[in-house]
Amino acid sequence: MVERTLAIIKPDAVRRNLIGEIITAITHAGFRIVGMKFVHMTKEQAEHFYEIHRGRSFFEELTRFMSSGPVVVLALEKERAVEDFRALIGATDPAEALPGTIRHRFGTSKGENAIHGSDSLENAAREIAFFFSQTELLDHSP
Ligand code: DAT
Ligand code: MG
Repeated sequence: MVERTLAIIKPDAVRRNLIGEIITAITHAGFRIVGMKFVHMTKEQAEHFYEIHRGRSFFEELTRFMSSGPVVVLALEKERAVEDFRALIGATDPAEALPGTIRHRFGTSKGENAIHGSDSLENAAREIAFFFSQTELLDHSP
């Protein structure tokens, strides 16, 4: 089934000028970009986006980091997009991510791991709607 998922090129990767290389890896893996924007989230927006992690030990560090600079947000489309994109990015901790994955190539720590990918179809829909209105996505109905 063709699915959509949400990717975020995180502030560490943007600061290190890796936007182009990461988008190349994503498109070479067969994902079609159906929405894209450059965003600098406020702390409050980052807290809202990561609401499911509120109360976890890393929540403060995570939301401070995600609001520390601009990010590139991408809505991606592909057969089995959610599962395949998680495989492309690799494990949360870059030290545990398989060689060739985006986090292995570009992440530097468990917190600063270069990229986000939705973990389920349900969360993908919520996360895409968090950043994009219908008219900002390709192939929307008029
Ligand atoms: P993932 O992004 O692989 O889905 P997650 O949903 O468990 O991982 O956590 C969201 C983000 O929070 C993760 O990409 C990086 C950060 N994070 C998770 N666990 C952490 C930890 N133990 N220390 C620091 N940051 C952490
Ligand atoms: Mg997650």
